[in-house]
Amino acid sequence: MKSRICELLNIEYPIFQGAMARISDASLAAAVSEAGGLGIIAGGTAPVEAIRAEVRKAKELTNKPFGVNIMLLSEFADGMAQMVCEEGVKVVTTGAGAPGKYMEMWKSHGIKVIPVVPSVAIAKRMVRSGADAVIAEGTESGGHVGELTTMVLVPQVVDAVAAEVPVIAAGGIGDGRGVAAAFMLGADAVQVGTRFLTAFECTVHQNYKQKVLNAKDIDTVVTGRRTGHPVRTLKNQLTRKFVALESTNATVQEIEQLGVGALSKAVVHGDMDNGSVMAGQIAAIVNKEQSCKDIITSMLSEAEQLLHKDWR
Ligand code: TUI
Repeated sequence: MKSRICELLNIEYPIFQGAMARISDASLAAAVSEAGGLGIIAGGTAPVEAIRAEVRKAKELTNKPFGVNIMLLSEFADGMAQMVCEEGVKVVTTGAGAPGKYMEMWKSHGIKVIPVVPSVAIAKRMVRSGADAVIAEGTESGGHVGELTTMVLVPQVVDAVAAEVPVIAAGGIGDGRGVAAAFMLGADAVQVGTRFLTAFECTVHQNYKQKVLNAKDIDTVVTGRRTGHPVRTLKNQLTRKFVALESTNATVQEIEQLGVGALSKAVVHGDMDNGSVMAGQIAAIVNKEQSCKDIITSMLSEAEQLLHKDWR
């Protein structure tokens, strides 16, 4: 039995690799797409030409479809929106905002548009503005998060929009049990981020991988609620500073200053004390390094057993 998302996107398996800013590059995305899922290159806050180069690399590494995520808070979002059209990208996911103003341009280039949504109201609005599917992302996720859990958000988004478009569940899904649970909630596919952090093809610093491998259930924390940009990361010296500063009457600028450059400290330099180590709550069950192919195969075969389904 094939998921309708597989037909929509011309992929083999209903697994998306979550776009992780600064981390999800051509190497990771192409490996996931080659393995039959949907690899996604993260635009994050990077300049347009850096991401164009990753798109071109991915095209050399795979002939299968892959996506680009456009983080709408980025100052380069407009240029990124244009670039995906120029490069013939097949799928665009969006995060941290509403992509309405780009919808017509993307549609006219045959791009499938799949926004991440943190609530039912936003899901409905995205579908009205032309989204081809939505990713319902629970607060278990790493990075910029909403309030609702995956367990609560997914069935409500399914009730609201699944008659019109497929729904992809994200947040807290790291093995076959999570995949099966998402399908039981009515999802058509899953998006997985944290589990791919420790993939062989993931180019993040080894210290970052090790911190994910060592993580326990309560090792993530959300900071930035006061600034309006809540972000889930693994606890460290930096998050302790954030928590301390947020409990004072420090200004939003002072708090945000602490985060400047912190993601690249972690991702590129492996600074696990002062870096922002974004990861989801499911990090605790990620305990080995594997190829993307093995991750996808093992998640799907576990889920298939639980669901008595056969995707292959
Ligand atoms: O976007 C994410 N996760 C991210 S983005 C990121 S990089 C970053 N850089 C600087 C500041 C903040 C983040 C790290 N992780 N997930 C998707 C997501 N989208 N979560 C929540 C939303 C969202 C929120 C509001 C989507 C739509 C939305 O709509 C608002 C509106 O205007 O309708």
